[in-house]
Amino acid sequence: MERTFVMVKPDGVQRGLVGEIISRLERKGLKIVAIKMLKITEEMAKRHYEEHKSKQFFSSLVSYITSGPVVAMVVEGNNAVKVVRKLVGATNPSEAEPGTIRGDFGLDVGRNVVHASDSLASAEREIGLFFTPDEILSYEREVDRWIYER
Ligand code: IDP
Ligand code: MG
Repeated sequence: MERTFVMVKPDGVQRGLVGEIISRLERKGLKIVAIKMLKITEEMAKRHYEEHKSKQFFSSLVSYITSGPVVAMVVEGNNAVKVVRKLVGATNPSEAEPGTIRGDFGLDVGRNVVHASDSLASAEREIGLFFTPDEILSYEREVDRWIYER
């Protein structure tokens, strides 16, 4: 089982898409093992997006992600990193396929509704940035035998 980090960005919260996004993850069969609402500080934003610090959009990205509350989650499932990236869709919502979260709910790369880790290494790093180990719960679901063959 893999774990990945997912976040409804400030625009997703403001537009009332938290339930819709969580619902899509749940309906896929993924399991939420941690969740919280928070306002990201500038320092945390810079750490979360440090790979982009030399990009021209970095300061607007930091302003965007700190502009209001976000909903941060740890999501678990088989191939969770890749599966969630597929559900989320391409970075630019105008290019994202219909049926994906960004494809269905966005038009601008600077307002793309949701974040998801792009690799197992980023997932571990981002989960560690947002959650302490005791905030992440391990629990069984009876329904998992209807989601997974084994
Ligand atoms: P990702 O979120 O699909 O992994 P990244 O390339 O890691 O995409 O970029 C991180 C975030 O930075 C994007 O989700 C988006 O909010 C923002 N971003 C990426 N490229 C641009 C751009 O060209 N202009 C403005 N914002 C951008
Ligand atoms: Mg990324």
